[in-house]
Amino acid sequence: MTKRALITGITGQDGSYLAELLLQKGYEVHGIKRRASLFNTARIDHIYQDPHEARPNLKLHYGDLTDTSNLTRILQEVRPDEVYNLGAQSHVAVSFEAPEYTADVDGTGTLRLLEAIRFLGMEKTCRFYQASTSELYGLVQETPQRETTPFYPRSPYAVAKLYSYWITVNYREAYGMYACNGILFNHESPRRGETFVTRKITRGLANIAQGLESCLYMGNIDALRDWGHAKDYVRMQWMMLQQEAPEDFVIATGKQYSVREFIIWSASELGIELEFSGRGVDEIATVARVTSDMAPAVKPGDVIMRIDPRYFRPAEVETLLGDASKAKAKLGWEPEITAREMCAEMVASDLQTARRHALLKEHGLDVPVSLEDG
Ligand code: NDP
Ligand code: GDR
Repeated sequence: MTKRALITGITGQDGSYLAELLLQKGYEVHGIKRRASLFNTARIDHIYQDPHEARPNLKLHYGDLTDTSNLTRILQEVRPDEVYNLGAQSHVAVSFEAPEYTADVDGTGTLRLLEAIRFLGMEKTCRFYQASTSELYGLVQETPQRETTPFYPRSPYAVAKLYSYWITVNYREAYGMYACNGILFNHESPRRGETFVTRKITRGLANIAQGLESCLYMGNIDALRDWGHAKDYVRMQWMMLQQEAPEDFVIATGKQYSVREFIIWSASELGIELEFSGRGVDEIATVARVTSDMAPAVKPGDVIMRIDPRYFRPAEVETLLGDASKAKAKLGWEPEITAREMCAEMVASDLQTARRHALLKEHGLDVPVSLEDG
């Protein structure tokens, strides 16, 4: 029997990698996409199949986590064996600007899905994965963070995700549902949204290298994160739903780096050596040496990073470091891609795009570089 999966957030970073993985495993994959005024399926266009084909294995449904009747109808129509709830307003800084919307989508949205599964009598047949987050640890109470570490959320995003974490546990305990939380630490890839810090850095520096931008404006570059690769992490999302009994797992690499280090790595991938000087909001990064032809627009003495306090958050999560021993022991999961390798892949991908844009510009076909703010 072909297994059927429903993915909310299929157009996002994780949704796209998970859809690829499930298709490879022979699943029939259904995804919920939001109606937007422009196409928003760039991350899954390469696996999308013409809906006019006889039996496409990937089907998209219009929907939204804020719309109960829509979610119920899709679940009733698809009757999935597995639901992966990846949909969310996932930007921590944005959640301070849109806290109520974030609570609705990231908190109540999870309840809507769980309740629809129960209402349709699917609570014993449909397995449920909740995209929980290391942001739950916020102001950390223990290092490294593991499944038993107390939570202390520090943003409307994290508080909404805290609700989702507990409502998932509650439906498991109250109704015997196979429902689990993956407590995932930051994971990135070339498909990462442009306003998350890693992609902002790799894209920004690639643009600077090609003369499309002049300076990267950053927030708290002392923040420490445990960065993994999204491909490694979606593998674990699937594994969590294949066990005999549902359990929650921390997924992390166990290694921690600062945002500043990520800037240094990314610049070095482009053959740019940086010198940091100044403190606090006056800190800058100046080009010390250029050792390759990948950055023709950059020369020694250029200031290519400054601090802009607008990117500071009202409450910051300064440090996160995960302990994934439980996942390793019980599921045999290990991350395969290091943060440094991931950084190299992201820079290479953004450099390719920047080169294309620079070439078009050289020939008078100016491509506006959207200066994403975040
Ligand atoms: P993305 O921001 O890349 O993707 C989020 C997805 O959710 C997109 O498909 C988006 O649609 C969709 N979405 C947003 N709002 C709604 C809504 N109202 N109704 C339905 N769908 C909606 O996130 P990631 O792929 O990086 O993350 C996946 C999940 O994992 C998220 O829940 C995130 O909070 C969580 N998480 C992520 C981590 C990470 O480091 N990446 C770590 C821990 C948890 P659209 O494309 O239209 O915007
Ligand atoms: P995070 O990711 O908040 O950890 O949430 P993000 O990449 O946005 O920030 C990481 C750290 O970098 C600092 N930072 C900046 N961040 C952004 N976006 N822009 C900047 O200019 C900048 N300068 C410094 C931040 O302050 C922060 O400390 C991500 C999301 O994917 C969540 O959905 C997910 O739950 C968590 O990871 C785990």
